[in-house]
Amino acid sequence: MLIGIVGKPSSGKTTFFNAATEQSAKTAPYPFTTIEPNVGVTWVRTKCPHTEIGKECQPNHGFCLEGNRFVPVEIIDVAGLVPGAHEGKGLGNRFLDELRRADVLIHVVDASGGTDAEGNPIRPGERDPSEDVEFLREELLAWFEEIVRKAWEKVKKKPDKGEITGYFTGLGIGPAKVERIVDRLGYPEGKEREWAEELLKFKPIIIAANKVDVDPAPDNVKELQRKYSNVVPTSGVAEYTLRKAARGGYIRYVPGDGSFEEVREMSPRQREGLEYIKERVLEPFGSTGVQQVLNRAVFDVLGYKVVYPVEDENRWTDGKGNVLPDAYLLPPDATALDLAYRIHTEVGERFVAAVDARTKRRIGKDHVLENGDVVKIVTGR
Ligand SMILES: Nc1nc2c(ncn2[C@@H]2O[C@H](COP(=O)(O)OP(=O)(O)OP(=O)(O)O)[C@@H](O)[C@H]2O)c(=O)[nH]1
Ligand SMILES: [Mg+2]
Repeated sequence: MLIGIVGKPSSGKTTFFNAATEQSAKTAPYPFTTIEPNVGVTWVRTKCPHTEIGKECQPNHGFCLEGNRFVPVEIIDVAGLVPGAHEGKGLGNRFLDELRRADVLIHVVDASGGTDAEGNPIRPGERDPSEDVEFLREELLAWFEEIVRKAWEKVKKKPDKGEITGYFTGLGIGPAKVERIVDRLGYPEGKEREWAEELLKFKPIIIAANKVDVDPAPDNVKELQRKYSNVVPTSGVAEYTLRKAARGGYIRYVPGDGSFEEVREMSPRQREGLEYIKERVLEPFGSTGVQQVLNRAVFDVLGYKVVYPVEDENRWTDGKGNVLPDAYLLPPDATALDLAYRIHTEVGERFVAAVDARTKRRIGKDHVLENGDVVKIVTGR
């Protein structure tokens, strides 16, 4: 699972990335700060089942905060995209190849309208953020069109349905999906655009309406939400600041929460910064939105679920007594057998049955797992 961050320069992509990954890649109020992609690990938040058994969990990966399990997911932040990138404007769009593997895209938009099409600072409100949404879609389509054109170039001498599908697996779009496009549209000759539109449906986009702390972003957010689906108001800078203050022991804050609590004496300047976040972001919008975007991408848009394999179905531990050590993100249709293979190929091969650790009922290999399931896999020799 990979999440890709896209958007024009200076919209706040890297700040969002830093907030989400707790890294500190370079950010700045001028275009093309990022050239080489930033790759990292972020986390989606879900209720941890340890709260049901009154024991603390011991995560092998990710972490758990006050009953909230944070499950790792890869995320990538790339250079800014400008209108005309497919014709070489700005840094062009070659770097989009870094996003080929992404399952879902987060489009970070400067909802304050304080940057022009190229990412140069202007007076907030001067740019209509809807234009950013439109042009980015155009650029992504142009990128896909190019991929379609190249694929067709290679197979057109001897057109073959099976052959052409191979050119899109690198985009994370499987053969069955591409074959359906061939059935519906025919071969891409002269239909590159239609093909691009069909392919783009397999890269769902969530809009992070960012910089909500800057007027007139709140009005622009409403307008964006009226026009498009999957718009989440965010402030990357607020989330970054809160996570940093929490790591530093100054506040108690669980990423995604709508409030924080002061736990250590702060300087007046620090307190002022946090007060600003409370007034401009948390109170009007309910959260900084960063965790919400990530969760929406993974759980709502992609429909993934978190499943917890255990070896002891009564104590919910592994062989060493660690409570709920693993939390796996699995695709929507994943079964008990898929979970077994995910743990280890050998566990998959020796699969006999699974046990639902809540009900202690046996479940078969084809049983589709649900979000939050705690499961023991029974293996034979
Ligand atoms: N007020 C406010 N400023 C923000 C927010 N997020 C980012 N910024 C500022 O926007 C500017 C650009 O941020 P970056 O994260 O470098 O933007 P980028 O999209 O990665 O830009 P490029 O790498 O140049 O494409 C910086 O000055 C950030 O501090 C936010 O939520 N609120
Ligand atoms: Mg950047």
